Amino acid sequence: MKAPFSFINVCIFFSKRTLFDDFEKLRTANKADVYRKQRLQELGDLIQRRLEYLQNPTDCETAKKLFCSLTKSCGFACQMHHIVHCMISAYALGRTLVLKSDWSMYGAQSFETVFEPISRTCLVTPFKENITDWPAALEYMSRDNTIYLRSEENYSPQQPAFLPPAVPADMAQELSILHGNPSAWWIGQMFRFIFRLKPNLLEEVISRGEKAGFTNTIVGVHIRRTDKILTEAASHPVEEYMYHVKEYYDQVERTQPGISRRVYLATDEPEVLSEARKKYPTYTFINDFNSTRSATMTERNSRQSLHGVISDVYYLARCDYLVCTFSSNLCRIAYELMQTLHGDASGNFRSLDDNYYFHGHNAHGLTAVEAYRSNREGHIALKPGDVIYVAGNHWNGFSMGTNQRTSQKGLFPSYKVEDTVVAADMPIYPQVPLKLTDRMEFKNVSLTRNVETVRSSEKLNSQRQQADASL
Ligand SMILES: Nc1nc2c(ncn2[C@@H]2O[C@H](COP(=O)(O)OP(=O)(O)O)[C@@H](O)[C@H]2O)c(=O)[nH]1
Ligand SMILES: [Mg+2]
Repeated sequence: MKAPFSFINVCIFFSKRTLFDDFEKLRTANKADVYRKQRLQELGDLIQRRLEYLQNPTDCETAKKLFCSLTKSCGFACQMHHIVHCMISAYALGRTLVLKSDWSMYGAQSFETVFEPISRTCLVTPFKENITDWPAALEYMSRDNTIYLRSEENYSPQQPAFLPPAVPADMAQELSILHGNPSAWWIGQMFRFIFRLKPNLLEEVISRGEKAGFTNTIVGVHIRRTDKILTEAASHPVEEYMYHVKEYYDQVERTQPGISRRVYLATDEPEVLSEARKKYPTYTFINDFNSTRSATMTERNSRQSLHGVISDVYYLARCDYLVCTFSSNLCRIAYELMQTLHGDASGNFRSLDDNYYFHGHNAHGLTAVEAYRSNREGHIALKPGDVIYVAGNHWNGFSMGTNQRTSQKGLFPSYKVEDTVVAADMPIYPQVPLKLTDRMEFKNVSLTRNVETVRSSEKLNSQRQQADASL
């Protein structure tokens, strides 16, 4: 006799919860999570010291420099990603980043009014040298003293191999073991350096959090509406976000019965807050309403709005779990910064739309780790080792993509493919002390993830062409 459908569903539901409990036990067995967090902290600190060294040459005039300016007309989080693009390029080329950073938005504030300057010795004001545009620099190892990266769309003649998802080769292997998303961790480290608030603003942000009542354990929800919905992304109802918040707390409740269900709600649509409070009375919504109000289209172009969005990003990154849309730059910054604060927090999110990505990244295929055969219409077969170019995640267990071996495009179970960690040669800054404690070496540990080293941009270019052709 067939078991009733609802009975099967109940069995699956409880098996899933038990399985998640077991994963948590495995993750924390022998304090492995503590070790991983500590080691990631050490590697992150090393990157910060290297950036500090790179950004503060003793003689700015003779130092090799990369010049960037914030001329893009887009929001704060989009601009911040552009700065990260510049910072990664600067690190990979061994050039000091010089930033001209007057925002046309946000009441014409500049980067330095809210963040610590990215250099103390190489300032933009006394900067008079002739600058070679990146495209004219012919190749990015140019001997010119200063090159100008106008925008990431301007990489020329080829997009360099060091761009995301690549991470520095000297730490790629270790990162592949320590972290679920090395690329997001590495981008997060760039943000950690850039996102250093001026003391006055830090004080203000801390007081905003105290007033709102921010405290962990808490789930960060970012509901992006207004201008985004018209052109770039779909609107998702509050219920869709809250479904995943409930899932998170139901799981946590198994080990922490009676836990307060707190949500840090960031949004640019003021009505969302009252709607959420009305529909979910058993949840405590923590929100900085001044920030929400100043994010509306009529108020957005103001200093208050800039402070508000910085404060929201600061707190979203400090949440234990994020529910948001990765189509938003703001949600992605929060996720990237989160990786520098919580050890491996690569799985602590739920995006309602896109997979995680970095704008302007190099295409890279995912690797199939298990075979998949299916007669279902619209599904494709996988063999272990196949390279798949993923077009999107349907968030129902299946992703859409093209199998490079068969050129077939269709659906396959998302868990059957794995991100390949991409390692790119970058300077190792021998002048900067490692200061890492003598810990377990991973040399003898057999890796479970693929690490692919990219050296030449030709290889990436051919991959990009394949990806473009297949999607
Ligand atoms: N304070 C605050 N501002 C927001 C929020 N969502 C959007 N904004 C504003 O809208 C802008 C959207 O900027 P952008 O960087 O282009 O990100 P994206 O359009 O979401 O990818 C932000 O920089 C803020 O000024 C939010 O939750 N809180
Ligand atoms: Mg935008």
